[in-house]
Amino acid sequence: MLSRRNFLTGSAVALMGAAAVSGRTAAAAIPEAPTNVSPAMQPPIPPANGQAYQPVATLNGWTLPWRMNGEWKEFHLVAEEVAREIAPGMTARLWGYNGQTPGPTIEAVEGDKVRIFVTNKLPEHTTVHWHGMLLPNGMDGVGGLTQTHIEPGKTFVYEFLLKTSGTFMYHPHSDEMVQMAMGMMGTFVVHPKDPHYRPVDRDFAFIMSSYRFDPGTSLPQVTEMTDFNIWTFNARVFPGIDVLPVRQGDRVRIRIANLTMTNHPIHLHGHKFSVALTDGGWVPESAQWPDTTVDVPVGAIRAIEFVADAPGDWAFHCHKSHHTMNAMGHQVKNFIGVAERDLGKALSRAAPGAMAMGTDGMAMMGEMAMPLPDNTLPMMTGTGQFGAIEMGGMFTVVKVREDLVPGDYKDPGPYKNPPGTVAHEVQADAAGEPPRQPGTGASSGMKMPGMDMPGMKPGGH
Ligand SMILES: [Cu+2]
Repeated sequence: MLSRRNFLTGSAVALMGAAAVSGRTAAAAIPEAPTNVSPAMQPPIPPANGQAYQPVATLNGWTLPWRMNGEWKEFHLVAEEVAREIAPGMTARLWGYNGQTPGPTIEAVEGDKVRIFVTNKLPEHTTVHWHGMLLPNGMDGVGGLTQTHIEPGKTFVYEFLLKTSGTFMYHPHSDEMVQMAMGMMGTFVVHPKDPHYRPVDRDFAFIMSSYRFDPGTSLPQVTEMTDFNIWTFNARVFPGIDVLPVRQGDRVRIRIANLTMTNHPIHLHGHKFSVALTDGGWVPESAQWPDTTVDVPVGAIRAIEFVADAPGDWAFHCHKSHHTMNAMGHQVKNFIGVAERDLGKALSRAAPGAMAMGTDGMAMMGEMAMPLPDNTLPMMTGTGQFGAIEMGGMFTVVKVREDLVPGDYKDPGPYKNPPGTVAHEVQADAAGEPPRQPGTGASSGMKMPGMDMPGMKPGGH
């Protein structure tokens, strides 16, 4: 157990090593490393001094406090084991920074000189790579290539000038398959020097990460390549993900980073947006186009911007529908349309006492209270004002309201739809018969005229 005194002594020893990189830090004491263990979004930190900017709100995350030391903005990251609540009912044992995964968001301004101390409290060595940043080669954080690895117990310092504004990430380049699969990552936001450049009223950020947990376990399988079952925004799944409250008419930016092993088409309902920023920089307005889904590739960042002109509760989610599910068996057979009594008979032979389900789809799983192992999550869950939402994973809600106060990120509750503007049941005879193309429909077996292909055997009906 390190006391604070031992910690500072240890730091001083590490600094002697750091002096080889830069003599400038040798005299500087290391700043405190703040810790946050709450999965609730901590209020964004407005700039205390220097240039004004709209601070970033990190979904289920927080911003790393810093201190000024002369002309340097100083931060302190501690790589360590963390316990992360993925959603109420499931807590994972992961690795992260300063008590959390993802680590705290680092926020600064273009032109700032940053000095970032990294203390390694992991059981193995690590490094920090500053993804997307233009910096001196020796600050790039690739263990073995650009620096020696940071051994357990050691503190290294990174120093560089923030040459460009934008959205970046930090993560290890040291046993990185294990360390990223264990949750080591964070967002790094650099605001433009000119406060009038692309200003927004609300600015959100999160990183997507994925995990494979065997049901009931709390450690992810770090060697998994494809078969993940927990898909997260900032290491949280629906209904544990913060909503995004915005005021009607606000210009909104959402910075979306991807450190999973697959792409995510992120879709926003009720609005159109443009990609304003990637990890390579700002997209010129002349090169933007309207869109409602943005595909975020692996190891990339897309920041979307839009005017929140439509009040309501708008779904915001990955459009791969398997990614809006929580831990589910991937070997489940499709029984839709199978007569339940036949299925029941077959099942009672194979597994006496088991229940046949899925013959009408799986929607009932959103409401069923099935027995689950400890520390796992139902596949789909969460309720809205109209019933079960039947989602999990990468799903949350952009809540556009007329009357939000700037800086208020509390969930404003369900949207009060104006009377007469919600889809509702009507009597079937009032709706009349739906039009149907002649020769189609259930009775024709979906056979379309002219569909017989040369070389294909006629069907055996
Ligand atoms: Cu996805």
